[in-house]
Amino acid sequence: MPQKEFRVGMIGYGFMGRAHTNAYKQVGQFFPSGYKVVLKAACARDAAKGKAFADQWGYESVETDWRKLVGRADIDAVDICTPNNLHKEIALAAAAAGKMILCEKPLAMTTAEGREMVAAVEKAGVPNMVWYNYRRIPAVTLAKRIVDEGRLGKVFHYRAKFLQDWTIKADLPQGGQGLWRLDVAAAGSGVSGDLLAHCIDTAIWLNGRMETVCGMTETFVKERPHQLTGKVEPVGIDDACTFMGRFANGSLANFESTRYARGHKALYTFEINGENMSLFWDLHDLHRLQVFDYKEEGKTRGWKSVHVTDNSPDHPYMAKWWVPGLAIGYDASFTHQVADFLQGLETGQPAGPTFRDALETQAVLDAVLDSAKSGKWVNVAKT
Ligand code: SOE
Repeated sequence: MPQKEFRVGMIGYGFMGRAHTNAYKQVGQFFPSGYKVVLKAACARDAAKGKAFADQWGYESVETDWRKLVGRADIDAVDICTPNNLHKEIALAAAAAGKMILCEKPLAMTTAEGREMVAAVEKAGVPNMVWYNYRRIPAVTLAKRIVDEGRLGKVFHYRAKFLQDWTIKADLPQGGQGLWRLDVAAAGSGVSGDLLAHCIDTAIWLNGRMETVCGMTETFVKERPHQLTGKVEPVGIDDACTFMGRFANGSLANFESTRYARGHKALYTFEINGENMSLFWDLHDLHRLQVFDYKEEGKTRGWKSVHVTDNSPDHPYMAKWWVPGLAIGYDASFTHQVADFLQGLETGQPAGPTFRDALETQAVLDAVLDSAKSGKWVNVAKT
């Protein structure tokens, strides 16, 4: 099949730079399409680090100024893998340059910033997507299909958690490479924007709009040395954030995220309870979807653990991988996302979450943080 080039300019080279690049490299092998991904340029402020990244992952060239990368005529799509405080500026410039944009989550630091980004991509008419990758774990996609079939009936509850423990050490620095997530100036928020954002994206996708929320945050370690200034500085991020809320469909929301749950590394779980069925998923057991179907015969009714690895069309994405029963991993969710993005270009049906979809998550996050400050319930702004 004749292929069109999809020439990627990657800005950033950290954990997400690697995760996305791995997906670009895998997608053509497992999900062939009319597009051939070309790793055209990687951008890093530090030339030596940029070169090392480009050499290791196969980018053809290196830039040290993202504006130069965005302005290059040989780049079709800009991938934003920088700390959150640069997302908006880069996205606005990339949209103005007519580039497609794939932006790491969360979309922006605030809803106001997100609105500007949505306006920019929609005005420019450029395809855009935000990397909420967990939607594309096959078991999670399967949950979405089951929900869309109406199998749950009326939904009563949606609860999700994202628990980690890597910032408990009080002398862990904030800021700079690897630790910008602890620096409010770079990240905008703490676990809310970093972890809850995933939970909220999946929740809205599965269960619809959230209308109102009541949140609580805590910063357990109040000061940390800053890697860039060398000084001990106040910590401005939320170390933990929990909230409850109401969805537009009448169901109740219960969410928790923290980096202080000793023993948990990346425990993302969600459960949805409907009148006819409940579904549960756990990132530590990511290829399984737990299903309770009340409509099953009473004698044998019970929770069942579906191993989502069959290569029939029943199990999303799996026909493209190995043979039935063999699991794939976290990295594949990114590969699926690129595959869907490219398919969206071919079919004209854009793959979500687009910037506009992700703005809804941003509005929930803002409402949660406002509520944590005021101690009051807050309505989620309409996007
Ligand atoms: C933080 O530790 C983090 O890497 C997030 O930034 C990711 O989005 C999440 O998927 C895993 O945890």
